[in-house]
Amino acid sequence: MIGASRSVISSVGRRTIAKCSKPILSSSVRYLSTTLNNHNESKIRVKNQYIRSYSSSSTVPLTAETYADKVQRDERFKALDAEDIQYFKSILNDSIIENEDDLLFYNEDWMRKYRGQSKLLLKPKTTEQVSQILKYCNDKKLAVVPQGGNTGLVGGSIPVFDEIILSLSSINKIRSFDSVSGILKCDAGVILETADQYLADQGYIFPLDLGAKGSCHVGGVVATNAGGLRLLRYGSLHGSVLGLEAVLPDGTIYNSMDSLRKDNTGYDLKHLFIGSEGSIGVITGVSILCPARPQAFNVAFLGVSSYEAVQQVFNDARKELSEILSAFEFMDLNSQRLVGQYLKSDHPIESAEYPFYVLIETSGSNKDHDDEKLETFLGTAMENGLVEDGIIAQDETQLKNLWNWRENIPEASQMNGGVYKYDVSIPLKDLYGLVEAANERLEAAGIVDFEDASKPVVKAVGYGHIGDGNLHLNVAVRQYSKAVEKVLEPFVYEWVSSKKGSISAEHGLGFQKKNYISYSKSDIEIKLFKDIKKHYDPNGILNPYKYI
Ligand code: FAD
Ligand code: 2HG
Ligand code: ZN
Repeated sequence: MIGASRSVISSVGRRTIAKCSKPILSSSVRYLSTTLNNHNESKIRVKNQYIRSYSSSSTVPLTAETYADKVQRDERFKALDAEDIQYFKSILNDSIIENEDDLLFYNEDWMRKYRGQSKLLLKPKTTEQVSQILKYCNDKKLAVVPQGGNTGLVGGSIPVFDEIILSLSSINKIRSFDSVSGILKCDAGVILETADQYLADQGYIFPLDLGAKGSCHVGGVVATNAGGLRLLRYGSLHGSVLGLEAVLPDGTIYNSMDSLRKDNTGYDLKHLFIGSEGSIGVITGVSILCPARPQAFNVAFLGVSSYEAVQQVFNDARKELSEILSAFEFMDLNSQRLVGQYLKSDHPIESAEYPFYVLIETSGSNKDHDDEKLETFLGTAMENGLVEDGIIAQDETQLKNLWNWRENIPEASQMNGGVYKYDVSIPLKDLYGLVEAANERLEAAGIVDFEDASKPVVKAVGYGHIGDGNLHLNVAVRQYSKAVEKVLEPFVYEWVSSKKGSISAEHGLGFQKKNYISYSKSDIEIKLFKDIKKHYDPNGILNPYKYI
């Protein structure tokens, strides 16, 4: 798993659910609260190396070949030559990669679904160098792909053809932290987990957490407007990012890093860059408002018998746990079967298999208060028959283990050879209907079987951030194939659009969804997007073939 280190939690002993009048099924709900131990936490080693799960060592086909029917190289872009390389060397010295083998890592995406053909990667160390590079590329019409940790899931972070890769990984310093206001200023290339560890030492937390945190960059998550596991508590990055430093394609440096929390002087330009996926500028610095780190965490993992019950548990949790509820994630049984195979381990809820599972995290400042609230909530949920069985983390190891059964779904979904991912927002009542519809369609096409390896598809599984109305439909396959993709697309986008949902809740448009944006946006919106792109990037050099 990427970025496994969760907060170090110290166990404080076992408690029982005092207010539960109905005996808990299998007596397996163990109630135990955990308390943050700041001393231990500061010693966690940051795992910032890139980990990918490869189910096979086969070469990833070139995007340009797989999608030859959709995309051709734009001949307005100049091909790289020796003079260009000489120029980049003159400003970056050795911070460039030209070797084909070394470039492979940066040319391939995390899912091993897309592969570009870049011949050059640049690793500037300063914003001024980014400015020089972009100015040169704009003048010469050289296309550029900004790249952070390369954990994006829509093929946005890698080239399609021979675009130059501009990596932010060497612009990676914490600039400052104000422990009164909670404002962190850092370079875009700081790894998310590094930023969070730094904040932990000061008693603060980064207002975003996701499974890729050991690899993704702060700039990368801002560029994608990532949502993650705690959006329910901390809201979107549009709320917490206060200012940005970004370099426009012509080399101009836009800087709003000193913005205050309240500032109504004119258009709030930073919002254009949040979620712009490297299409109008390269983010080099981020100023972000960080909340105080909670002192007490609880994680409960529950077995639930229907999707209706999942919604009811969520509704009740929001009311009863209110301000201490920090995550509410749901998973279907098939996603858990895949994780079981991937982890080669038994499910934490051993009594039986349930159609749905829910992970609830609470975090707050008063342990006794949080314990009591969760205790009452779980007791009532069991009494009402909404929750069939469950388990609560008793210590740090169990807490991490329970999160593993949620955070490992992306890796587990692709371990058989590949995965088609659809990250969508759908009104809650209809949300799981998409997984059922996808499986029905795959079955009707006769191409899906969990066990039978002669079928291309293993299963369509569903999970996600139910609190945000965000479903992750992962169609686990034994290999990527156009035939399977045709069964799924545009069907999935049509289905989402018919429910007035969004075809991208958090992963963005990238290459995958460029041609499908009209399922979520009107013609007028699309025209305004194109106007913005043209205004900031008239030569179209930044991240071409994607987004819009
Ligand atoms: P990259 O993948 O390198 O780039 C992503 C996009 O942003 C590309 O278009 C790129 O061109 C652009 N970009 C990157 N850096 C910059 C920059 N400095 N300036 C301008 N443009 C830039 N996403 C969620 O929203 N929620 C989740 O819970 C979540 N969990 C994940 C779990 C796993 C295991 C993985 C692999 C991914 C997950 N993601 C999740 C996907 C998510 O989009 C990324 O992890 C993260 O947002 C991308 O950051 P990155 O630094 O890797 O960016
Ligand atoms: C998550 O919530 C991420 O785990 C990844 O957004 C989802 O891999 C996916 O489809
Ligand atoms: Zn997600």
